[in-house]
Amino acid sequence: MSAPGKNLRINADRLWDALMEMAKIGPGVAGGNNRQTLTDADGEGRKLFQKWCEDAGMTMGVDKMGTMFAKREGSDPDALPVYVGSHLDTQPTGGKYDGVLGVLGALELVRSLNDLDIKTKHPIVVTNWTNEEGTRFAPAMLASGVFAGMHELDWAYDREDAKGIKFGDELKRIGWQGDEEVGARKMHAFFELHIEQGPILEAEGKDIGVVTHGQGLRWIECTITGKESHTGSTPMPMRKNAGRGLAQVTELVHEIAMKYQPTAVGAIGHIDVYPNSRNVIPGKVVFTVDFRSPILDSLTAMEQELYDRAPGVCEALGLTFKHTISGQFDPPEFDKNCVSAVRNAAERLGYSHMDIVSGAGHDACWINRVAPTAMVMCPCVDGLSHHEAEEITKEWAAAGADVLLHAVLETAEIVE
Ligand code: HGY
Ligand code: MN
Ligand code: MN
Repeated sequence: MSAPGKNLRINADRLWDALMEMAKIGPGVAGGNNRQTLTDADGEGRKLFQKWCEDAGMTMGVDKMGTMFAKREGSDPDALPVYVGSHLDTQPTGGKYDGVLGVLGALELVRSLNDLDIKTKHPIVVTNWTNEEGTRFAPAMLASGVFAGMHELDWAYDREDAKGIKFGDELKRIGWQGDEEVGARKMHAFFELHIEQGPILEAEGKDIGVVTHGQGLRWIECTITGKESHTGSTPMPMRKNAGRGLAQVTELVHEIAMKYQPTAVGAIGHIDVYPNSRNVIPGKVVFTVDFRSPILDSLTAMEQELYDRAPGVCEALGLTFKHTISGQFDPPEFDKNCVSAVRNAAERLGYSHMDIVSGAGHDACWINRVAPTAMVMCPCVDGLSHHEAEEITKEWAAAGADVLLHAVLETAEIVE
């Protein structure tokens, strides 16, 4: 099977137009996006994506987690499809490209194959995974996690948002609960294009990241309990201020992560204070520690040190500490053949590239457990993401989608 020619490229303008069109749905307040999973805005974005896929001659399937699979037929109906995609849901203060570039870059891949009437042996399936972000319903990568057999469907349906609304009920409400069994689809391979969400590629002057590994992740939900009382009339020595526990555990998380440099990271991004009233000492705080590292030993050591030290820190303040894991996966190593297809594509197309470890989690990290998987990354400005000012250039978007096109074609096999 011959490799695609180096002049085979996607239509950069059409891809950029699609990104800008999708960005109009669920706009943020500062130029980015707030299209959180299973909101009406997510439903609207799904409808637009489905229209575009059907206009491109693809047929749409939806599974019981609402994940969308748009199929372009191959010449061999028995050949397992090559899946390619990412996610359309965003953070509350998200950017226009996190996840979206991977879904619309995959759509552009099919649109370009249609333009050139290129046939492949394996079908190609463009995919939008439900709830990659895990911001409204924890954990992240929820649908791809069910697909990979890491979570049960009913457990996923029971996930609740901050208002106590259940995932399964919202999926029904927006009309995107499909009938396909989750994980029934078998894949020849899976590719995901994603912005780096970090500063390395831009700093190194590289157009393409060839992702060899991902970081492992631990989301540890912690509850510190003290006693709410009047901020004015309670004498200082009598206070059981859960807020002080939060402050000291926040510092502890940072101190632990700093012990495992240069690879480990740790922070607390989600915090609920109870009763969160100006004149009441916090009686309880619930928060999520986010530890990550590409080195499993570091990750488990950080997790254990938090469990060993946090209770004592809280006890000294008259508080109690308890924890539960709300999301986790070990560091994935991506499939060597698929990674080579990405590297070969970047070389053939003349794009500067480097091997890289993904700092962020992605659906590919779970799908890597059930199918040969690889990722393509492009830079983002200042490495900024999960921020409304997230930016990429049209050239970076096109380079990423060109490499995705070639890597998928090498795997799906062009039919002469
Ligand atoms: O948390 C992550 O790494 C991903 O952006 N959901
Ligand atoms: Mn993402
Ligand atoms: Mn994200």
